[in-house]
Amino acid sequence: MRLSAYFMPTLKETPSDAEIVSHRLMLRAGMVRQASAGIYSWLPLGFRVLKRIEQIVREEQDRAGCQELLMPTIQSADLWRQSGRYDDYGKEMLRIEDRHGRDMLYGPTNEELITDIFRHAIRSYRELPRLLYHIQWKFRDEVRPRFGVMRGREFLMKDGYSFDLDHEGAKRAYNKMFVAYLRTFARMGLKAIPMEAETGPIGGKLSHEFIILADTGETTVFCHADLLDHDVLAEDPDYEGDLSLLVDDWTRAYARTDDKHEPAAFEAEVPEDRRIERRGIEVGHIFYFGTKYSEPIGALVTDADGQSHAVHMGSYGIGVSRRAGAIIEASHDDKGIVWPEPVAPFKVGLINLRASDQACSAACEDLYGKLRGAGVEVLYDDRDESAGAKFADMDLIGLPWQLIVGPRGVKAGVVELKSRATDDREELSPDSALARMTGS
Ligand code: 5CA
Repeated sequence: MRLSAYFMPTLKETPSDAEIVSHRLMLRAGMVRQASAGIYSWLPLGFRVLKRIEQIVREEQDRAGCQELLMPTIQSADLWRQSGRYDDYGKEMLRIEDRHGRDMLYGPTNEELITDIFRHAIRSYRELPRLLYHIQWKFRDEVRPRFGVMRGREFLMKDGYSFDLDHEGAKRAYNKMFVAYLRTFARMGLKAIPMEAETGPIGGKLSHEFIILADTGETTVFCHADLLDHDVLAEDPDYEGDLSLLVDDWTRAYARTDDKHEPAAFEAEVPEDRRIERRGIEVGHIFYFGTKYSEPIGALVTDADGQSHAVHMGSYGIGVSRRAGAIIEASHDDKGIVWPEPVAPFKVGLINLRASDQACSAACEDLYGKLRGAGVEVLYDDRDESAGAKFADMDLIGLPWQLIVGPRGVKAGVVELKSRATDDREELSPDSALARMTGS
């Protein structure tokens, strides 16, 4: 992509109404624009990041045996009356009346709808277990939408749902999602720690929040420092095998959000120098709630003896759009965003330091063509701007690599490769730079 033709409206000034760094940087880098309170448009750069995050989530869900479908954003109120949540959800739910006077709503979550789909399709234990998910926009009329996409009113969520004959089966599904979540977040370059949490309006007793430690997080969390050292991606999990040992490893040490925190237990279980008390961002939340929805909605299956049972369910959420903000909270410096490579909007920014210089531009065009030819995602700053402005913009948008090409270097047969994260710079031949970027 050529920056001269790319729609990336960056801002020089820091927007005054943005309270936290991710919100400021997303606005300044031209990733999002607010449409109204807590509702955002995703501009091309931001949209690329959203798609990247979504794709990692999708791959890990698929790997764990969860199947993707797509449910609508607008739902009928009838099912919500059946589950009892039409009233319980209160003002957070956006209620809509259609032209026939029927009560509709913009879904804040999908337990009712998926349970309804399930009950019309599946009657026997032979067709269990089932794991289904979708990635869809949600609406919650939060009292105080704030922090940009971190607490929006409209936001993108991956919500998954499991269906099993009994508690044991449901626990297996819960463990699968638990492990899939650890992998998902680790692949995005950051550590999310599972913590015991309250279940709120989703319900049930067993629940874990996945928390990223960051000073601007909305919850206070308490955990054992050992949890920060666990390596998640070291081994490939066997989703058909027994995952309970792996889950036990992660849940043995103390890790709780403030609403579940017990100071005495924390002090008894964790040595003083290993106690972590920090702010955290909730990027995922998983629940086991048994028959809370299947009973009132009538999702029944027969067992081997022909007995009928309400199916045991869990639900599993990841804040996809929140995640974009959360990554920035955890990965930035005073110049701008520092994208972990797996979620970066482009892998490399190619900077032409003098667009008016023919040799310099020819060298850039050559690199640009070859990078694209090799399938490397590259943003080429071909604009007629000062070097300073180009460096500042490239640092602001935080692509992992910068390939800097100037007239003097071209004469000497070298370009500069800079790592955004470490600021390490290396002079090398254009061919070596290409080899580095293409991994060949
Ligand atoms: N049905 C369940 C799981 S599928 C559910 O709705 N869970 S939740 O309420 O915990 O939301 C799941 C995830 O969505 C949260 O972990 C959080 O990352 C994200 N989320 C929730 N509310 C917002 C919001 N207002 N803005 C952005 N992301 C949000």
